[in-house]
Amino acid sequence: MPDYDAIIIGAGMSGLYQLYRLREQGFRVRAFEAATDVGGTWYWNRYPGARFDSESYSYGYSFSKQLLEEWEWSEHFAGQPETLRYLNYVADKFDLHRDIQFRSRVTAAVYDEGSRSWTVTLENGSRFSTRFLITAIGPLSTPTLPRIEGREDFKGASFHTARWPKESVDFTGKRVAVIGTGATGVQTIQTIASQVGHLTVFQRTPNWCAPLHNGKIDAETQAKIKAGYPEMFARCKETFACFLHTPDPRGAFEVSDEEREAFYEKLYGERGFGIWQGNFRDILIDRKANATISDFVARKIRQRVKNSAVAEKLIPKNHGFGTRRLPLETFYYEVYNQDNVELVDIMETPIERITPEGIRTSDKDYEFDIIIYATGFDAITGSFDKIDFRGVGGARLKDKWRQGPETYLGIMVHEFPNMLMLMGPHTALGNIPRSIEYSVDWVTGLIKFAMERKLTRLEATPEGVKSWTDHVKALGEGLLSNEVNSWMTGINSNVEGKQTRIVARYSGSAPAYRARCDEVAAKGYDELRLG
Ligand code: NA7
Repeated sequence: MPDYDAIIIGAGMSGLYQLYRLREQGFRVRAFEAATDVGGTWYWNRYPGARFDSESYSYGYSFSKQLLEEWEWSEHFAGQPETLRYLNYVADKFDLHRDIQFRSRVTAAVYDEGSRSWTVTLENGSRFSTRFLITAIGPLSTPTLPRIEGREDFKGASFHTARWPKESVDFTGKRVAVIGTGATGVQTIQTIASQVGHLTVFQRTPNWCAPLHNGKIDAETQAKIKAGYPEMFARCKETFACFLHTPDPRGAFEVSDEEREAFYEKLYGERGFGIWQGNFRDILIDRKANATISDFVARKIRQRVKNSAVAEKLIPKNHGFGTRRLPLETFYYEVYNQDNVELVDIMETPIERITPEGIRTSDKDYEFDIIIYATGFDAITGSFDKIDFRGVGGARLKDKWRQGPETYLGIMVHEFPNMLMLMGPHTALGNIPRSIEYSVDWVTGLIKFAMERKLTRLEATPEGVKSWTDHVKALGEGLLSNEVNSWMTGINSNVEGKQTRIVARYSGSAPAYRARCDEVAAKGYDELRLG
């Protein structure tokens, strides 16, 4: 008999909820977590200005009425410290810490056909066996540093945003460089610009950004939010990607030019992802429709940035609005009006190396006290690649996915029996806790089904995997985002072998995803090989 019924890798948002649900069923469960405490993304990403881009109240867990009543978000989009406090509150409330082993990075997981169990190896060499192995390792949890010569030589302090120190960093009077202008870079830049002596931003690809419009939640709004939770979560269940916002049924050219402009103006003035997720239904599939919103946002950037040459550098020219993950900002563009801020376009003047004093581009030597790498993650499959997963007959997951992931419902993999993935490739992501709650409940249902019937082996069939993988690929066809390099298409210039676009994400609607998974469960999981 294996040591555990289930081992969960990771104690972030998915791992915590999965632990809660399985323990509730009376199963023997253990979670292993590399960090010193719970929180996952919100544990690691302590960089200045880290915060939600989805409304806090739509992001928290919905499974416990009591928790919803007790917890009060202070802002529409809470900052990282508050979110981490929230996750600790959840872990304490449901007494989760006792079944989580911290400082325990999983390095390998090997399936044994004889015992129909997995053996998980930790960095310190200790091993534990389990019937079911659940990966809760997050789609954005393996940070990557640029492959720039001389990185180790820099004499000042340097940090990757996702490995930010716990103690605060003093920027007063410091010469600071930020490399990277994705969602993380944008939040960092707009936050530290007022603290630093001088800030130099090294931008490779500009991103389209839109205002966050954050604000404190007053008592009256707080009461409304709490009273409205059931309706709000019901809405999130119906929307395309589980956000409060969902595409407008109209096409961009089904309205007059004036109406379109007024609609964009309204969206630009509203909180959150509305301008991305609640825009005309065709802006992310039709180039001409997309050009209308791209032109609108470009005009906004030109209005907000005083120096027209700088404004032009900040306007993306090679991809349309919303075709990469949209960073939401708070006076980001105005930062470039400050005298102490400089934007360096490294497509024009590439970085040649990091020097002991700073950064050398093709035309200049810059000196810095601090270099911040906001250079992103080896996304979606990156965290899987870091663990040596071995399935039937020693098959390596990394080899199997060399040309891109192949999954069944984004949850299972052929030849990897009893392994269940939360928020892995090919699953619906969107407003992620909403997807997490669904997937955890589905996985819990499957394990319960197996335990009740004394089934010890659950495996996706090759046909099931092919059919789901083909479906996910077909869903991605015609999406402008799939024609663009980004973490969403599996591109990472800093990781060998990740220069070719893949379909790593499920891009259909979340309700359709859930309907398909529900159907599988309702039919007694008969699409799986059960034994
Ligand atoms: P992103 O969105 O992947 O952004 C990384 C940024 O770093 C992006 O601007 C990259 O430019 C830049 N980058 C990466 N490597 C280099 C090198 N070698 N040289 C120069 N610039 C580089 O990561 P984030 O952390 O901002 O956000 C990830 C997600 O987390 C976000 O979408 C949210 O969902 C939360 P590039 O665009 O590749 O030219």
